[in-house]
Amino acid sequence: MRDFISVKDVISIEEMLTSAKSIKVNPYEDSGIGKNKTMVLLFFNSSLRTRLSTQKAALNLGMHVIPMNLSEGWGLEFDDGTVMNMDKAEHVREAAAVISQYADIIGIRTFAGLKDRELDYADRIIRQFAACASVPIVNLESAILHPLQSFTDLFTIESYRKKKRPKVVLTWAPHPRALPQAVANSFLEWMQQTDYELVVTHPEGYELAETFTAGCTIEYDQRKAFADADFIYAKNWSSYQEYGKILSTDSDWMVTAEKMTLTNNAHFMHCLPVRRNVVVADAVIDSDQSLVIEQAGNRAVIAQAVLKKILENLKG
Ligand code: AN0
Ligand code: CP
Repeated sequence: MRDFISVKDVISIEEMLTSAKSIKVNPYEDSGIGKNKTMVLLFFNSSLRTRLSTQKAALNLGMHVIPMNLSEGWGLEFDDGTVMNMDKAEHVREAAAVISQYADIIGIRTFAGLKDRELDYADRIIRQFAACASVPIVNLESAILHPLQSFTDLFTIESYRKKKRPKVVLTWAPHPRALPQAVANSFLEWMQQTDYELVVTHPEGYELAETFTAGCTIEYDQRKAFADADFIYAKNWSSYQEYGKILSTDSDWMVTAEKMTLTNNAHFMHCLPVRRNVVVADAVIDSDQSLVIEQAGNRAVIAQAVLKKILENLKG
C-alpha cells in the first residue's frame, strides 16, 4: 500500500484490523517508526475528528505534523493547459511536488462541490495530488469517499458484533444542508468486504451510485429495514440523481427511540458531526446502545494503523 485513497488500496483488511486491535491496546508500541518523518495535512474544508485523530495518530508514531488550511485565499488550478490569468495562484503540479519536498506523507481533505456530478465523481483533487506528489497520499475525505471513517466503522462493528453475520442498516436521515455522498459510498464499499447482511434505506430519489450499491438490499420502508437490525448507521446525503439537491427534509426519517424498538436492540452509529433531533433523537444518541463517541475515538486507532502500514512500506 502506497496511497490510502479507497478500500482498493488495502491489500489485507484482516491484517490491518489485527494491527488496529493491537494499537488500541498499546498506542505507543511503534512510537519510533515515524522518527524524522513529517506528515502534512491539507484541509480544503473544516474538520474536527479527522484533523485531530490523524494528528494524534501521527504523533503516536513519532512523526512531525504540519497542518495547513487551504479553504481561503489559496486558489489551486487543477486543469491542465489553462492560461492562468484569472484567480488561481498555483497549479497542483507545482503545489503537490513542492509539498512532497517537505512531507513524507500528505493527507488531503476536500469536500464535493455538489454541482457537477461528473467532476466530483472523478475525485479530481485527491487523484491529481496523488498523480503529482512524489510521496504517499492519505484520503482524509474526498469528494466521494471517506475511507478512514468507513474503516473505523468496520473496526467498531467488528468489536461489537455478537453474531457472525450481523444485520447492518445504513439509513438516510434528514439534514438542513446538502451533504456529499462520501460517507455513505465508502460505508457500503467497506461493508461489502464483509459477510454482513447489509440493507440501505432511504426515501425515493436518494439512490446512491450503482458502483457502491451493487449487491445491496435497498428498502424504501425505513421501519421494515430496521426490523431485527443489529447496527443502525445513520447518515444524510444529498441526491445523487438530482445531483446535490435536498429532495426531502422529511422529519419522519429521523432515528427515534420508538424506531429503535423494532431492531434487535441495535447499536446506533454515526460518523459525527450530527444534528441532534434532526438526524437522531437525543434519547437514541444518549442511550447505552449509542457507539458514536467510541466510534470517533477509533478514528485515531485506524489512522494510526494506516500510517504505520505506509511508513513500513516506505522503509521496505
Ligand atoms: C460531512 C459530510 O457529510 O461529508 C462530514 C462527515 C464526516 N458532514 C457534515 O458536514 C455535517
Ligand atoms: N467524521 C468526520 O470525518 O468528522 P470531521 O468532519 O470532524 O473530520
